[in-house]
Amino acid sequence: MMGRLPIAKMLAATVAMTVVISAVMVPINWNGQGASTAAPKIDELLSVMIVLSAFVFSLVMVMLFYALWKFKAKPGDESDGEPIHGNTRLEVAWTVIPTIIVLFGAGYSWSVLNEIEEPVDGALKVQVFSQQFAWSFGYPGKDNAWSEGELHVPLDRQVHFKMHAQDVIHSFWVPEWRIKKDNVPGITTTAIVTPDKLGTYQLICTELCGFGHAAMRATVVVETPADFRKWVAGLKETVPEPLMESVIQDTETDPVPLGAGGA
Ligand SMILES: [Cu+2]
Repeated sequence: MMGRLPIAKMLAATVAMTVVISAVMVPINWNGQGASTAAPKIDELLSVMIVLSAFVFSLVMVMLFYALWKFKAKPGDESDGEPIHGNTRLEVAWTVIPTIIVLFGAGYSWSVLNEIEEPVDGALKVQVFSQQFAWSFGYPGKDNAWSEGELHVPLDRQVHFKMHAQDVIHSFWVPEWRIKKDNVPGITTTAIVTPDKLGTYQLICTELCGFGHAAMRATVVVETPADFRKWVAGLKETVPEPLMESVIQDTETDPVPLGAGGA
């Protein structure tokens, strides 16, 4: 029979390895500059997930290398291993612990998504039209002003993007906003963002949608409300008929905010 596993030592090694990996990985600015109220929350979520992953990785590595070292066959030992039936306590532990970790991750992500997608009154509604391989935008008001390839939004005001794919699935992604949302033909999807930094960013299609996918980008300008109003007032074109048609025809499948009693 083998002796008691040095559980305390293995746990200490696991914690030490978790600390080292986290100390290296967490300070790295994985997502780049943030420019929306969601950014710090998403970045924090990522840091927590990195620590959790580092813990699981360390635990597996410590046990693996312990087993490799401790149970290595002696030279010339051709005998079979001991017939071991199992270990109920161990099996319960390796089921319960990962379950708790995964449930914690799910609950935490849920609450962050719920928080960043909480709609507020007075939000600006912008229609987003995606097609191979271009973006265009419709602004509210009696004229339905239309902008091709350039999205402007005011600073510090929540924007509800109502997305309408015209052909295949595209995906709306402004890295600085930390928001990524699929545009699906036939349905309306919604992204909720509150930009909180002035500047010029890029909207990137992040769903492989055909030959021109890599070039499917648009300029995003976050400006003061006054500049924004001026810009919209200066738009010459109105949303073309077929695009307007898709707004009417797409089913409203807005993901109702979690916890708002929808679904
Ligand atoms: Cu696309």
